[in-house]
Amino acid sequence: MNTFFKMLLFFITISGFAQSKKPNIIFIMTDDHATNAISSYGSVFNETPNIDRIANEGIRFNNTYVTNSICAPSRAAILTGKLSHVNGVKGNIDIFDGSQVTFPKLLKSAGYQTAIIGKWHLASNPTGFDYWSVLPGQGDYYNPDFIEMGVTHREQGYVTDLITDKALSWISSIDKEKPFCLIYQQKAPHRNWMPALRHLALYDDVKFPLPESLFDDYSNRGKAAKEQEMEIENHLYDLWDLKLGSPQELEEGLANINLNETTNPEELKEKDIIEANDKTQDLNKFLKVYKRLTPEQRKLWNKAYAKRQLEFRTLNLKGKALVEWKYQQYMKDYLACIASVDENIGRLFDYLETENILDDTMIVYTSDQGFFLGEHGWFDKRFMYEESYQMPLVIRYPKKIKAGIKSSALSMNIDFGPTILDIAGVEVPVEMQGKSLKPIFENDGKTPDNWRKATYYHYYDYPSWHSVKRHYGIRTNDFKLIHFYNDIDEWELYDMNKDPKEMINVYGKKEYKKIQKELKNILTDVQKKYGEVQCK
Ligand code: SGN
Ligand code: CA
Repeated sequence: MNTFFKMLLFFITISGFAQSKKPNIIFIMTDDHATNAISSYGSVFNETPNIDRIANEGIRFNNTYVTNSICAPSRAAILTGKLSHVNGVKGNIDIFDGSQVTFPKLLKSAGYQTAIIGKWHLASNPTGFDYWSVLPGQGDYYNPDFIEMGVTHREQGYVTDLITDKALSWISSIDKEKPFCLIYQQKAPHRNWMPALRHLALYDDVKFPLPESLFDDYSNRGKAAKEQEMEIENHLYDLWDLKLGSPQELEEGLANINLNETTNPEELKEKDIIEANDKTQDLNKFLKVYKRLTPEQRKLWNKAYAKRQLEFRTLNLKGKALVEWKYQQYMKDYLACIASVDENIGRLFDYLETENILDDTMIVYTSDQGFFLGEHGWFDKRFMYEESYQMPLVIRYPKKIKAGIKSSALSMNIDFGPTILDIAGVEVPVEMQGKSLKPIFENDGKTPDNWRKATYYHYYDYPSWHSVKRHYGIRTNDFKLIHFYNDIDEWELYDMNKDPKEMINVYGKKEYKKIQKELKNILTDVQKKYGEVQCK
């Protein structure tokens, strides 16, 4: 063979090798981050430049939905690619059976180095990871405990920063020749929305626009909307949520509480669902997190909230004015927590760029579900209504995804695992109920003709926190059909084009009779397909 052909063969081998190297995966998931609080999705409240960068240099999904809008169930569905009734986690107290097949396990078998760092919340210990360091239960914002490979220890710092420190240090410690999959999951911006010290004053002088439905009276809706317990007006706690505990009250409280008492919110059962107006319970609940701050941190914390507390006392607001004021405080803290998330994604970008592996890495950003930011007068999630149902999903991987494309394909959290496996060239097990989104990337964001026509949802966690009734339903491009069951039997139907804010239930209306019937048939088909039994 002459030199020319030898060289040619060499280049072919090299380029073949380069092509066969599997992408690294970084799966970023936060907790309760609504699309309405991401600038790329059109937030009117805040800027999230680093999340936007993922979207701008990759794909943004506009119709990605959770299959059960609560933490542990969403996580179990993502890991297994299966719905709650199949993976066994229907509510936050269910223990995840870690012997199940998950996408990280399959990646590990395919030669990936795997890790989960941050919020886990699945009761059993992580399986399928070479390295894991997770928060116990919900975890703490300040000086949190981590369970690292089975050993619990406390770390000094702010949780969002610490999780990133650990993530970067893990990536830098592993074999550079092999691909990795990092599951990087933040606690922020979960309730009780405690921002980093550097962000405590971030939104001090900002007045956020009020959502149109802040004073929703739930007319034209059913019992479920009327009987929930997640209203800004009635269900936010003064100390826990609104940070209205005075330094004196808090210091006195600290002197009196039992410091050995558990701080793991998973161990706080029904007794901790307190009445918002029960001051003692509220104080005790807040002290459990406040006591984790160092005296120095407490000083800065109290200094930052002094203005808010003074305002509360002097204005003495009532009625609607008080609701508006509470909404503003809620939003300031929630959005300040998001600031730390976005900043830390910036750190991740910097690191990957410095290491020259940014474009070899598929970066996924999502949240375990959406969140109400005052719409219908609410905080929290659980409902199949758009704000809590929709998940953000942006993905950057320039080798397979064109920059700046958008997709309106109906997608679900059970699709994430199959998509990642597909991109990594690992076979997707037939038992996984989700579908790979790769055909959408290949179609520059356009929905393939044979794509699903409806997403499926089922929420089971009732009676429980926030009293959201059990319900299941489907969403098509144009409609949403929901059945609330258990202690009620009510149907709701929304015309998503005419009524995107879901203010008028048109179920039973003459003009919707035909579509209603069609949707019920689709629902039956979808339930059959997923092996879900009808619920009464
Ligand atoms: C805690 C919160 C609830 C929240 C659940 C579940 N209460 O119990 O408001 O709905 O977590 O959230 S708190 O008083 O402890 O803040 S989830 O995202 O983990 O499912
Ligand atoms: Ca959550």
